[in-house]
Amino acid sequence: VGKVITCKAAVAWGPKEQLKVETITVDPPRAGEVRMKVNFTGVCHTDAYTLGGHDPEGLFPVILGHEGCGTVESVGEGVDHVKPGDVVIPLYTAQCRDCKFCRNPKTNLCQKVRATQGAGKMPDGTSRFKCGDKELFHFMGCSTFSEYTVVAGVSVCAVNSTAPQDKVCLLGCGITTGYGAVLNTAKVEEGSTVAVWGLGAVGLAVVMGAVKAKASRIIGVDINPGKFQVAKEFGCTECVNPKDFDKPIQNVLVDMTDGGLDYTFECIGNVHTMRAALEACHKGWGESVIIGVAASGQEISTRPFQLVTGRVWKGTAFGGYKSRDSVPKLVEEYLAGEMKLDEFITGHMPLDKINEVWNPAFDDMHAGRALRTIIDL
Ligand code: NAD
Ligand code: DAO
Ligand code: ZN
Ligand code: ZN
Repeated sequence: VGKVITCKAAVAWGPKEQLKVETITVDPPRAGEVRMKVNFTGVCHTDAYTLGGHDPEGLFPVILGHEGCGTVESVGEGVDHVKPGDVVIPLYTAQCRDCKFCRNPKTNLCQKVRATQGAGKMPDGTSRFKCGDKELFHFMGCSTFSEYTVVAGVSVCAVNSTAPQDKVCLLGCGITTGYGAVLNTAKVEEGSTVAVWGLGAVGLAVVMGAVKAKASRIIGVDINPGKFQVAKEFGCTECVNPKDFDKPIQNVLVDMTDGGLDYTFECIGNVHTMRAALEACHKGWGESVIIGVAASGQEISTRPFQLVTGRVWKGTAFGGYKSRDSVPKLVEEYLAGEMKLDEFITGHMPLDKINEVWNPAFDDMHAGRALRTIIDL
């Protein structure tokens, strides 16, 4: 405790620039904080979105990454729920157990560190990262593209120490999000019909949740038919490509399902597919859940009669899971063989090759089937 650590990190110096692996310094954790060695991290859409300059609130220079796993190096004063050596997952959705959101069982959106996290800072308003004498911003309270990071105590949980860290890191974002959207947000019942827009990692996690909920039909919707094979392995009973039809896909699905789906999930982040997913729901009871994050400034629309006649439009973040309560349980579920993670991993990369993950040629190498690449730190 108390020493500044010098290590490697992938720094995003500015929007649309390649990440640069730099030697940085990581200050010790202050009160209520945890410093951890990051051992593995996934790469999610939001990292690319922010690096691409599409997030108008994106701050630079920054250390991106929010789908990680590692071990606690040291803890600041007052932290007693994790200790050095614990295997931990950083959580971009905190859980303080004290704010009005944490005390409300209807939401997982703890607001305790929301403002400073959004400003790229630790809860006391300062940064723990420097490259030379230049201060770096934190990202989503996690910054896992670094060998060492500091996170708020309310934003980290210990998990089973025998868990393979190169797999369970994925529970820090995409997989948990899709799975929880089905089980917590929609609460899909046995025998229900489900359709999923977007068969990336998040959409396939929805499929996994729908299988768990014993849905009777699970229809995958994607414009890349290269995704259909893996989607069927995950449990899709059918897959459709909107490009194969000359009428809107919602009409196709309503015809296929005797009036519409019981539940639909949008896992793309496109406002047009969000509308299609809502309108493919069954009159009277169908529910559509928005998971995809649309570009800043975008707006959704439909005819209000769609809602008047009983369809329900919802959204969800981090699968509705209260993070510190839930992620350790999901790790146990994976260890018990009740949840897939390995099947989502389509590549590994060392930190100094991280830019390759965003190179279109890398996805081509997987015939457009790349799901998640794990960075080994
Ligand atoms: P991904 O890029 O791996 O998958 C997206 C899929 O959508 C691809 O298979 C692509 O072919 C398909 N697609 C694209 N345009 C389409 C269209 N018009 N019609 C049909 N299919 C289309 O992405 P991912 O990592 O699975 O993430 C999906 C979305 O979920 C992103 O928007 C991401 O930001 C969001 N997300 C939300 C949360 C949350 O908490 N709400 C958490 C994580 C990710
Ligand atoms: O306003 O309380 C809040 C924070 C909302 C965070 C929502 C995260 C949505 C998903 C992020 C994209 C995937 C990493
Ligand atoms: Zn993510
Ligand atoms: Zn809280």
